[in-house]
Amino acid sequence: MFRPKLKLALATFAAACAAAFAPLAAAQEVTLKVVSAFAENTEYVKKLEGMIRKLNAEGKGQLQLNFIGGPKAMPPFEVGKAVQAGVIDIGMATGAFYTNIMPEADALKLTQLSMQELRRNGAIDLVNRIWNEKAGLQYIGRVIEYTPFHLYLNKKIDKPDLTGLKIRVTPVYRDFFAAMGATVITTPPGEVYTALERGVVDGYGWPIQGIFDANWQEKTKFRVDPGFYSAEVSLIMNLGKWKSMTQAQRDLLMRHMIAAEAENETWKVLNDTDTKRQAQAGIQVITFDAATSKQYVDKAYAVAWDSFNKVSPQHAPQMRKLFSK
Ligand code: 173
Repeated sequence: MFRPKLKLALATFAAACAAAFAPLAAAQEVTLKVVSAFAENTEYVKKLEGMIRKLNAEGKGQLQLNFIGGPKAMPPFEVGKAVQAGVIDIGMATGAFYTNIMPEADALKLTQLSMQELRRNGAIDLVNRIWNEKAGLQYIGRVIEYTPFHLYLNKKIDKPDLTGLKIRVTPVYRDFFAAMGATVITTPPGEVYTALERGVVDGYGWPIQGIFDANWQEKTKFRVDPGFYSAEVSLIMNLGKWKSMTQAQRDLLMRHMIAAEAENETWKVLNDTDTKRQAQAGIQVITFDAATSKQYVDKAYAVAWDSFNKVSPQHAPQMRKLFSK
């Protein structure tokens, strides 16, 4: 007796479901344009390409990433602005390269916790609130971790005093090296070799890994240990584009990003390899006594947080709390 009614109810329910899910089923494949601020032969780009390959295989009909290129396609210090303006959808850059949009960008170098921890403790939610609000950017995730920066020199020093030395920097190192007396000169990575060759600079800042990518070992005599901060290269996305994607497309992108982050420990291996390679290339290590080394690293953090407190009194204290051990 009640069966026809049940049938009707089921049919109505099915029709309602079909209507509800129709927009999802009809969602168009979205292709995102990706540009890197770092050169094509770097480990950063290799890592990015690996992630893109996996994502594109799974994302057919849904989401595709199209890697346009590196600094030959776009000057590194323009990448943040291009993502903000929606000229490209995703940029792989370091925060230091888009302080021209928001000074807070460079604070990601000061994280002392893993990305897993930073996602758990709310740090990345905070980052996204700031990045959304101040720059119209969605912070997607981090391509490099566990990798300190170093000072590389062609003149010997025996204490952390850079008076009289000209050092190539980006915002990453600017305040720290200047606080040690250096004359600082900002250049993108692509100009470091020539600056060293011509003697325009006596040294430069760079992570422990990567100086071989553009043959800087040919023009480098010393590396100062210890390293400081944590090199940061991340994917940032145009916020409007992020919001225009379906939840399923966003989930797919984030799943692949978080899987890539879970593999960031491989940086430790790459860093060991490059440390050995630097020794083989004849790069000598300058070290200080234990107390001076500690002062050097403490000063790096103190100088950086001081300047973030000045340029971003609203956000720096909370970032410091969530980024630090
Ligand atoms: O160009 C740089 O020295 C720089 O700021 C940087 C940041 C992260 C990774 C590599 C380089």
